[in-house]
Amino acid sequence: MNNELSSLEELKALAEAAGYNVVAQVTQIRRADPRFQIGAGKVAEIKTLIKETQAEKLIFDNRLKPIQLYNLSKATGIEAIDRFKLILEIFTKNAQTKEAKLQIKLATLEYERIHAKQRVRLSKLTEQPGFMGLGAYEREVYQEAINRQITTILRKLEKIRDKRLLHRKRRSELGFLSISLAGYTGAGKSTLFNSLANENVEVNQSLFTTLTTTTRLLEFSNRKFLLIDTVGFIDRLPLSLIEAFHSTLEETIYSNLILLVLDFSESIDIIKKKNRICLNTIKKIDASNIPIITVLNKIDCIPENEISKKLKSLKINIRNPVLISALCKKNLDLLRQEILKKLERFVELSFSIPTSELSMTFISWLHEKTNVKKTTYNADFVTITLRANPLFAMNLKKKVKELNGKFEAVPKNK
Ligand SMILES: Nc1nc2c(ncn2[C@@H]2O[C@H](COP(=O)(O)OP(=O)(O)O)[C@@H](O)[C@H]2O)c(=O)[nH]1
Ligand SMILES: [Mg+2]
Repeated sequence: MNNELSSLEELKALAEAAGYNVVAQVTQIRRADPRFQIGAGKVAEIKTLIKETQAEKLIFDNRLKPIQLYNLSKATGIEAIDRFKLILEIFTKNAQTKEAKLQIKLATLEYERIHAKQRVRLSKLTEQPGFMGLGAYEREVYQEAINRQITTILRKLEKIRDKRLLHRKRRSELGFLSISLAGYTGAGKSTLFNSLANENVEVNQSLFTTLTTTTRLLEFSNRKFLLIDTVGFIDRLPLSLIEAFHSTLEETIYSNLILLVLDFSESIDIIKKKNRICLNTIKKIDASNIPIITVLNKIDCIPENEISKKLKSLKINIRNPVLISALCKKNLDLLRQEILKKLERFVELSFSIPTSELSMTFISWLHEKTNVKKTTYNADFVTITLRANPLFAMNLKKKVKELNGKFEAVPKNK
């Protein structure tokens, strides 16, 4: 595989991560054309493709100048964006916390600021897809507005400080042990997410109102876990987007266990490099005390007899490796066993609380937040047995006391 091809493959994975359905791919190797980046003949070819495929967007791997984006939109009739803008779209889609949203807004504004001069000039020429809504602004007014917004965001970001406290709070809010999927875009995180989650059909997802599209409830060996898909690492991430990436990743990666997914079908050097970058980033965002299982994915792409040889040449750098194929559902049981081994710190609690309206609310809250094993209703009290992570269990003890409940010895069975 040459570089051009793998870079296009990555662009496809990025487009899918942003929610696009890729209908066609086009490449051209030539000196950059000042008007379109690609040659005029290629533009005509793309125009035909757009008609055939009903494509709604044109995505470029190269960073494009505003004039090129404008010319491409004008020539093809659909909006053209470059890789930078695509990455911003992915982050926007993934960001949930206030900080991540602000970081992305900041990166977007800085991108706009660079493009502002030409965009204003271009928007005066005619209305084009992706260039609308600027007509009334004069250049100075527009740039002034961007600068003001940037200043406001920087001030807001400064105020969001004590992050560590936030992380701890996040973890203790969830009674279930949680597992996050980290790794590069294209490594197979979403495929693994679905392979692990789809085998849990009996679980009633609608009960768990707090679950988002990137969080699923898993159940195996009589235990429940939350599985969280995170925003993917990206090759050649533009410098100005690193902060936005970190805060988008930060809000989802905090969990009890990280599954670091690597594409084992790539070359040893690339696997090592990606593993190193992922581990460094995990350290940088203060998550290095979370245990890691390294999931070496796509073993179906490698001949059997080469697998162990390849693993040997990697091993020193890899933490707790498990070889799987997320697509072919190979070795998923082995992975589940490893997960259980790493998450054995479950605490089991059993307590009784007097029946009241308040305790009923508490019980339904427990069912939503944690792994309730047994509930027994008596005339004037309810007995509950549940499993939870240690931090959650500690907070729970306080609440049970407030409701005049009392704890019982837990029989040691599984
Ligand atoms: N051959 C093979 N392909 C896989 C496997 N897991 C994922 N893929 C493919 O790799 C590509 C990226 O997968 P995806 O789950 O979207 O990666 P993500 O960006 O990490 O979420 C898709 O085309 C998947 O079908 C696997 O185990 N074997
Ligand atoms: Mg994905």
